[in-house]
Amino acid sequence: MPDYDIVIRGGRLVTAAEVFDADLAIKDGTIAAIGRDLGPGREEIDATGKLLMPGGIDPHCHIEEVSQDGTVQEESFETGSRAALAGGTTSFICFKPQWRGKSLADSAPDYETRAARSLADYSFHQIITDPTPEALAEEIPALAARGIRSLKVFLTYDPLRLTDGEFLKVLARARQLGMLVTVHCENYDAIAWQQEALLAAGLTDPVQHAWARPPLVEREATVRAMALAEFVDQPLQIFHVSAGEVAEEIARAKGRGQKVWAETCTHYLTHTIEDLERPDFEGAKFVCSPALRDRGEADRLWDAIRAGTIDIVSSDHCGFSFATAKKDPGASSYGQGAAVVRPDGTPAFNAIPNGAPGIENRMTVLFSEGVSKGRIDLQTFVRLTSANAAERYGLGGRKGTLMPGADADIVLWDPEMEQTITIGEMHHAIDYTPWEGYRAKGWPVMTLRRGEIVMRDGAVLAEPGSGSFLARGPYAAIEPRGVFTNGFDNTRPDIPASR
Ligand code: DUC
Ligand code: ZN
Ligand code: ZN
Repeated sequence: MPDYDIVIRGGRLVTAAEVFDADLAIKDGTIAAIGRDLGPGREEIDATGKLLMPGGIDPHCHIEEVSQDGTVQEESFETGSRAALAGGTTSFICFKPQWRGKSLADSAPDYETRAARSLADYSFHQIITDPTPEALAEEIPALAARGIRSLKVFLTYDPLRLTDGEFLKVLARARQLGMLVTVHCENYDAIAWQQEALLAAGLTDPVQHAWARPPLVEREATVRAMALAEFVDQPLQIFHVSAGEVAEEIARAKGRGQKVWAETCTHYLTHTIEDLERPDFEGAKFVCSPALRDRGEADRLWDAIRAGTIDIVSSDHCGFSFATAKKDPGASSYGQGAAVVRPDGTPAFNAIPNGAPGIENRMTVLFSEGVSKGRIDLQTFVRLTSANAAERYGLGGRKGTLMPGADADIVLWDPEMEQTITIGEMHHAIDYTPWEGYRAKGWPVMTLRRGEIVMRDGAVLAEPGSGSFLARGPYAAIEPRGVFTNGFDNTRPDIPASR
């Protein structure tokens, strides 16, 4: 009678804290033991020469979002999560929509049913576009009670953006309820003003997307978001930092003791504004927001990673196929401003849907660019791809770690294997990958999700619907500091002010 379901022998384990050689045993979906001379498993896996790392957690992905006009994003939970498992990611957090003018319940009411088709474990950030008294008083507390512990607000995009006043209401309510607020920081009016001028001058190419939203529009909104969060004493997660000057402001706020954290995304580390200039409208593949910057900014992001200012790398997976949605002036998702159609029928830069697919390539590209090229060590890779997301989003102890009692979410990684990324091998539904032709060094060869082998040598074995919803929190990492700029608790006036 075997002692364990699976024993993985001879590998090198990597956690956020250490790298060590050990065997690892799995029973009933969790890690049962780590050590030497472990008893037999029903299945024995030889991991000689391989790394064992926590399965990735991608905390920022747009999957199968449903717009108010009924448009559904092409990437389904089935295809997106299959791509995740293929790339070593076992959990992701995606966005539950709220449509402006609608309650949370009446916005994309079938979203959770759709999500139940996932092959990977998943949770939600609730997008708030309309913080009505009912949403604040009843619906958001009900979400927290169900384990959806994070809210997402946009400071740009029609029709998603909040005013500063609306944003403050969300921050204050999140503080009362023990929820994390995540934010997309760009200055809506500055972008709109610049877009109008560019279009009036007849400048409509994909690259003008970046001209309309330079780093300073991101920096301004980031500083504003952090100031409003500081005013309310509410922890804040800044999404997709794309430039050094933004990271500098975040480092300053952290230095003042503010609970503010930051992620960047894989594409800001590898791609630049030059990709937006690719011929034959191919630049549209790289239209995402914030926009791609120059090579120097990517170097500054690596510096910010090494300094700990940026401690998560997400994919911001948000796929729109090149042959269809990216060329459709009527596409309704993630754009800003009225569509202008160019003589060849393609949309002007402001009407190209923003986003690129990346959930499958996130860990591979980060390993290759980061670890294989000597920019970061293995522990940092684990912190960036799973451990910090687990701590930040209320999954600590369960995900993002290798220790007895944790879910057996494990990726076996061959650090020497070289492979060329190409669309024919991708599992996502979108018709391109931004890393087409990229030769990666280091590759995931097996993924286990809660003790089940769900990917082996590139073949995804999990069934649709086998992923689990991850209820989260409450948890200590996002407790407010109890520090107010004026000593007055904006969110709990019943409690005496303290200085
Ligand atoms: N940025 C993107 O590129 N796509 C989706 C939303 C976002 O903020
Ligand atoms: Zn965003
Ligand atoms: Zn996003």
